Amino acid sequence: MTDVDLRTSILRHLTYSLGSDADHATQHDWRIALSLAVRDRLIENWHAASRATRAVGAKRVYYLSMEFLIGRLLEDAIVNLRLEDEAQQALTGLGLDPVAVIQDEPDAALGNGGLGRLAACFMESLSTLGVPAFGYGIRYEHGLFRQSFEEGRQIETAEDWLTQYHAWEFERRDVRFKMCFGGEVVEEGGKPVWHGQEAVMAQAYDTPVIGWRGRWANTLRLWSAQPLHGFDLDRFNRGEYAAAAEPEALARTISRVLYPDDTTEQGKELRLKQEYFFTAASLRDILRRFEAEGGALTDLPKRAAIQLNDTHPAIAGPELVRLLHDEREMPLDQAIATARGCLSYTNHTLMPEALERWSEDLMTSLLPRHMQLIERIDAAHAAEQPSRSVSLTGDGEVRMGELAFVMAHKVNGVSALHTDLMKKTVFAELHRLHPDRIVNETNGVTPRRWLLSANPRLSGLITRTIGEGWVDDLEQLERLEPSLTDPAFLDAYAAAKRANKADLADWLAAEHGVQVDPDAMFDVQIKRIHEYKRQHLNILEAIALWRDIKANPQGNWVPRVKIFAGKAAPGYFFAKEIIRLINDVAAVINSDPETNRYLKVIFLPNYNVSLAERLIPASDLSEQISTAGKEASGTGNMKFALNGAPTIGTLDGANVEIRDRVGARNFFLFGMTADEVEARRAVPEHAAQAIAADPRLSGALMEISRGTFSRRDRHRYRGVVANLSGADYFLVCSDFTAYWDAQRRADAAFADADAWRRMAACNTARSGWFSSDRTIRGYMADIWDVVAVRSGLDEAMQPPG
Ligand code: CR1
Repeated sequence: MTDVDLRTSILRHLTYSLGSDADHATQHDWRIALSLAVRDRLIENWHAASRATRAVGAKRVYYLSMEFLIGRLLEDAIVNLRLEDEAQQALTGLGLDPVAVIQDEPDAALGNGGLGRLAACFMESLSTLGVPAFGYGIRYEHGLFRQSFEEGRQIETAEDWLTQYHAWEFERRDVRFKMCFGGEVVEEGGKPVWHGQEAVMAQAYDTPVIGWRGRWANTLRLWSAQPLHGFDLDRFNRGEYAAAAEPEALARTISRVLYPDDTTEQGKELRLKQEYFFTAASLRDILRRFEAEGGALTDLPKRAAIQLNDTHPAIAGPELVRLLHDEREMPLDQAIATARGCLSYTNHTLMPEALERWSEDLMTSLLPRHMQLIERIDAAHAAEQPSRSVSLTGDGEVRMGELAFVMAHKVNGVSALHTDLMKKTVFAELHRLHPDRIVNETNGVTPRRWLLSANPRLSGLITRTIGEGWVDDLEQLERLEPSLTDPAFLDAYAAAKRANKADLADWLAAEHGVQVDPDAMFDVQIKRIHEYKRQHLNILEAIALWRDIKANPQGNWVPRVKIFAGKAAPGYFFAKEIIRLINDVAAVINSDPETNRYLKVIFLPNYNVSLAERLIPASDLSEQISTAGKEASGTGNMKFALNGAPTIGTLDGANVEIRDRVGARNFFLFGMTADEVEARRAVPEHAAQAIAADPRLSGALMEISRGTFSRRDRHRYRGVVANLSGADYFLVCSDFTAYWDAQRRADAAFADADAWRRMAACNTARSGWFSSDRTIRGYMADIWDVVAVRSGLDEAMQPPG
């Protein structure tokens, strides 16, 4: 199918794959036909990649993750296969609008936020670098919920991406495993044997992930839960329709929904089942492949690097030990050592509520053999420690972070600060026992999606200035350095940003009915809504600014548009209050004729990857204002910097490294450091003190208290105000004054258009280190001990297209 031009291929797929007629085809039909035509162009290289891997017996990376926030796939494939021009011509030639066709694709929202998006960037980089890899996860029927607002409040509805034909996946009917839960462990022939009580099938679905220039493609293998047995016809014939359908419904529950929460455990039993389901299916698949290729089991670590993305797949430790020891008769100590040789673990948060703990009772009833093995692993580990201070269980719970740590040969944090804090806080004892185990791998983002494809104006300018090499090697952006003093380059840079902002302004008017001035500063905070991320600090500043403008409407104000987007976990009441408050404040401020030339506040619903791609290239200021010590890394912060939006931020997560690279002058730093935060929290009445010391802060809080933003319901935000003026755990009040001052520094800088565009361009030129290619190279060298296979084999592979 790759022997014909794209237009012919689209028309053939429209006719023969969809059975549709060009005269009646809908946008959806055209989009699927285009997707299939593009997909044809990558299949041969996908197969060649796995042949090349097998031919050299290469070690593979297996990335186990509950989440892969991949977003739309069509544009990624078009860009990486370099089919932009051909696709554009084919579509316009067929009388279609290329943008509309591409945007017809629903986002695959198989993740909550940073952790899931990181996994997606990693998959793309692994393919770009030609590293043999599989991503393993769950094929959720419903991705992250869809968010809308009703009177400012978040409303959640089911996301249903799979109700549309999904052109990118292949069902592998030959790759199915039976997964068991519950039951008991009995002695048989002197060996413990687990007899599960409940069973479901894990069915594999594969999606190719194509790298830059289409030279290599890896596989994202997602598991779907299916019933073991077909439909119960007997019961159906007896008229028991619901009962006949029950086993199927129950089995499917496991892959039904993505838990809409990235920091707290919930839906306990089902969640643990999901974790075991996909982890165990993946391990079985890995062992099947290893055994088919031949080799001594103790050599497994030479062929398989298994990365645990957070603790969600931490059951991989005991499960791999079980597969090696119980099912393949490897001695226990050797099984533990072999498993550890394969496994490594990435920690993504220090928030105590997010470090998973499962009750021993639940673990025993759902996974009885694993509970026994966890105790054996714990005992083996205790024997190594003189003081026996670390235990995998305690208070009736199994500690999954500790389990993942003990079963991994390397454990990594996701930014320098975060890794340092891991060593000093949550894993202090384990770090003391295993001082070489913790390493840092600062996060990164794929430049193909987040610059080349999301921001064609800026990437075109970069390519015209320094050539195209930056797409493979983002650190080449440094070569823009001499242009940072070239007025012609800076003009073009500013023009690209201005055009992106004008596009966004048009879209905001058309889709959301809000008018904004493209020359105002676009100040953007987009991420999950969480107290530690402090969207409420941002909105308090907006209220204070509004009051200042009203007090002096003739002042020399720098016009601002504050844009928010993000979802709150449905059960996280306070986060939902923050959303409502922002919407309520927006309603009042935006309709104030005295101030709305200077200040607008917009909360865009249903934040997802595609909305991020639209907003980031059009942003001026990046809000990264978490309480220091709480944001493990951040990756949005990197996308903004790369696209020329300087950061206003605290010394938290990867902000620290961004500031080091872009330069202190090109970053609006404010707030307490992680150490100062701890000290400040110990000061009694810290919030009350901060409020008393800053009339702007007390004024903003008073404005909320007196019901300005909740006219019919004066006490609506009593809880928010009480929280902020009381415990204020995330130190919003104590950082307010510094934040206000930093915002005014940003205003002054923005008012000097020449200085601002230079600052923006510096951010782009100096952010090359934040490529996920660099991060993956770090994992390859420090953790996985794998090499790329691409080199030398390119010739044997099909040229793209
Ligand atoms: C962190 O909060 C980090 C991503 C990816 C998130 C964020 O700071 O950039 O992981 N953690 O490493 C998370 O989702 C469950 O924890």
